[in-house]
Amino acid sequence: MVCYTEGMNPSGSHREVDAARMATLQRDGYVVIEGVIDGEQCKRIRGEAARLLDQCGANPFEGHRTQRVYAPLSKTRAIDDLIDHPRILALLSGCLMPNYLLSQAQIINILPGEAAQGLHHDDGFYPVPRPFKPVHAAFIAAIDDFTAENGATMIVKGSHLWTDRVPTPADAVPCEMSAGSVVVFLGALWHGGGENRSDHPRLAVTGQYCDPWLRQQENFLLELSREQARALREPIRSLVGYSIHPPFMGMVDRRHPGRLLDD
Ligand SMILES: O=C(O)CCC(=O)C(=O)O
Repeated sequence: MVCYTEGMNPSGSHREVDAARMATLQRDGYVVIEGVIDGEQCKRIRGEAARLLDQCGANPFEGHRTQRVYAPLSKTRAIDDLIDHPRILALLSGCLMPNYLLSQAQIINILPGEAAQGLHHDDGFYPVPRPFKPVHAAFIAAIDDFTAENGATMIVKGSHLWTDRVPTPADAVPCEMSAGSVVVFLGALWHGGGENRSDHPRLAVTGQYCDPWLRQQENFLLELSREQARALREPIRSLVGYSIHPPFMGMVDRRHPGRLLDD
């Protein structure tokens, strides 16, 4: 697997990659990092989620008993500490190309009674052969404890290396972790939201990232007003697309897109 251990992330400030975590990510396709955010940060996200979460999904993939906040970066600053968390970015810098981008962010609340989501891999819409060097990676942060009963993300260990095999639900195991922990996984890993058999919702935040030569799923530059983009800190501003993949991918009228925010 290609590994960019010397890679620059958009801020240029997180070159150190945790070798043990990176090895686990490459071997299993995922790695759990405990205690990435603390109880206060989880509480703040819960409060913002309560304000923003509304209707349930319109199809089985979104989940008929799952609420989602789309475009959360245009609605709250409460998840910023996850989107650019140094421990997450360190892993991303080790497997994606320098100047990688945020592809999508969501807050996901799986309500009691929700069925298991279909297993899928997030890079499925990029027409590259399987297996391929990672072009996409993601995190899911547990804002509530993730348990086998309440819909912990189901993960098929090692499936990022599969070619054309399709998993059955029996291949997947729940990624149980305590609130504040994060699972980072490669885009080729089969996974899905779990069935919620408990009587409590299961709240999560997810961020998906892609190589800088790929189209992002979310059109952040249209979602965020200039004012909102100006208010974003680095590296989030670069991650959403106010950045260049040299020599000139991302340019605006020959200039760096960040210059638009200076005008
Ligand atoms: O919420 C989860 O645990 C996983 C959700 C997911 O993979 C998705 O919606 O694409």
